[in-house]
Amino acid sequence: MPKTIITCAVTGAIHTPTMSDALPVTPDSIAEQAIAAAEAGAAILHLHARNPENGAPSVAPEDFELFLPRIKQATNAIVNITTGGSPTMTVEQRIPAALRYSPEMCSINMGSLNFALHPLADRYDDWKEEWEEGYLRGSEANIFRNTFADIRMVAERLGGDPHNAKFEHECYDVGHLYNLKFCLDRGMFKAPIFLQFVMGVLGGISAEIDNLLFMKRTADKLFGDQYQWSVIGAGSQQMKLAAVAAQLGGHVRVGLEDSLYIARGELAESNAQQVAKVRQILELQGNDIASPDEARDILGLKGGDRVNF
Ligand code: KMH
Ligand code: ZN
Repeated sequence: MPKTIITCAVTGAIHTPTMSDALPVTPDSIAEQAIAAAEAGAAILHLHARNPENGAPSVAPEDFELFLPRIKQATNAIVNITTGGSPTMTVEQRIPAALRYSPEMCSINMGSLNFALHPLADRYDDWKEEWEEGYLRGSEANIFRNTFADIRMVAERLGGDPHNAKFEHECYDVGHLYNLKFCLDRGMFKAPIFLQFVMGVLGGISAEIDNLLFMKRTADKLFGDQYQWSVIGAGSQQMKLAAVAAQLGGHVRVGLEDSLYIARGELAESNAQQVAKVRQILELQGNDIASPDEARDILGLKGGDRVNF
């Protein structure tokens, strides 16, 4: 059984400050929680930025600058910069930070979808920040746009020279695996590819073991031994799907981007708490956890000395 890579997605663009005091939305808290998550066992840190004034999702390179160098100094973890940004943004708006900082990895979203957050808004009455309620409710009418042209543009600008980033291919449904196969056959990506099965987003496939097996079976058929894979069980299914994925030879992603909870009805205190929990589950079931350098080998990354921050 290969070693299991833990990714921690530290803040994202789904959850808002009202939902949990533990969600890191300042540059200091993003840096501190990312470093603690790496110390707890995360080999990859999947990073978004936030507006330092109000915690709103940000794609501004200068907001990434406030935490990337600190994380690099303090850890050997692989930095993965999102090109998903937030579902309200175009792909042109979402890539400047990855272009500026040339990370070892960045995300790429493998299809357009309804990425709906509006049911979350019904759970809260008092909001910490003015932007939160409109942002969540507005997602009912939004399409997270990732056309084939968008995907090709991200692949061309970040996958080849000079950046040579490895992609975390975010696949929210089975059709996205076929989109990826189409792109791979046209030479847009280099094997081994790294699939992230994103399960449980309203608009994508639901977070059920049966669906995970279907995603894996489809990926086996399409990509043979040319791929590595990982799973996000968004929301309450986070730990369960991680445990099953690791038993099947997959990797796992946790973090407050994907779930704010540590157990049913109990908010997580930090990203590191989720990393420590998934690590304990995996080790108890016999999985060995990959270090950052082992993850670099498994995924074929360019190396932490070839980034721009
Ligand atoms: N927020 C996750 C459901 C990205 O950053 O490119 C998917 C994600 C997208 O992480
Ligand atoms: Zn993300």
